[in-house]
Amino acid sequence: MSFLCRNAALLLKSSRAAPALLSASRLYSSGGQYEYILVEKRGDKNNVGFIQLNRPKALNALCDGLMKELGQALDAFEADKDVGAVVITGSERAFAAGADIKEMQNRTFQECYGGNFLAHWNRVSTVRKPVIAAVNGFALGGGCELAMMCDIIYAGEKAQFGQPEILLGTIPGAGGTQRLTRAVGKSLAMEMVLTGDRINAQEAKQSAYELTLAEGNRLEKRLFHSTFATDDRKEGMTAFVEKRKANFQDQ
Ligand code: CO8
Repeated sequence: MSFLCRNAALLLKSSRAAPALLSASRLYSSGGQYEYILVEKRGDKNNVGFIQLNRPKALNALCDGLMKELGQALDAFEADKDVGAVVITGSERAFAAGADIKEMQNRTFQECYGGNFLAHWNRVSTVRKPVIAAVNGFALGGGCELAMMCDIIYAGEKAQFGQPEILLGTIPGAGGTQRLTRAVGKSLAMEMVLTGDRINAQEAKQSAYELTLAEGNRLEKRLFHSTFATDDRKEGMTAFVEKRKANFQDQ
């Protein structure tokens, strides 16, 4: 997964601008199949599966019904041999403001643990075709996690990423602690998860580059230091100084 701060407008273009594609939309949503998402095929060759989260009043909070529909739409695009890639987007105000807090509010431990609550959420990460998140506005909690499950994130100017679960007395549950660490580095990920503070698209992009590189360099340096615990490192350098071929023993 990578953050790209490009103009997401291209991907967010309203379907009003492409009447020819509306028929494709109807194909996918015929019979009122979807209540919480808009689904259509886009692109010159009609080969991009386009899914728009559509619960504007709840800032696209990811209720159970929405996530089930998202899974169905992904299944359909996965099976459609004409579709080469999938785009998931929200609105300018919100990609998704997280799991639906109102739905979760009265859940008990027994229900969550015994019922493997929200286990179906990871469908996005198992799609074999490339999945792109076009993010603007809030991408918080499960919304940020959903974006990070995608292969690429195109982030618009108003995008805000955050894992504010701590402010609700809970923690990320859909890979936030793991994927955020890889996306922006451990330091910023910990800060975000422990404070609930958000970052914008530029900060996400910058951190993705700087921190993962810095961490990689730190790891590399420690591994380099570790070679000084081996006989072969000593032999290799000694052989160089003595102008002979090294006799490595794999030790
Ligand atoms: N769930 C339900 N409803 C929400 C959510 C949400 N996550 N976010 C916003 N809404 C609703 C509000 O309740 C409000 O509805 P109403 O008008 O009926 O009161 C409407 O959307 C608009 O929201 P606000 O009035 O609050 O709008 P603001 O512009 O003032 O604030 C914010 C926008 C900052 C986004 C604010 O709404 C907010 O903080 N939302 C909650 C963000 C949050 O905490 N997200 C994390 C949720 S927990 C989570 O995602 C855990 C995922 C675990 C997945 C596990 C898988 C295995």
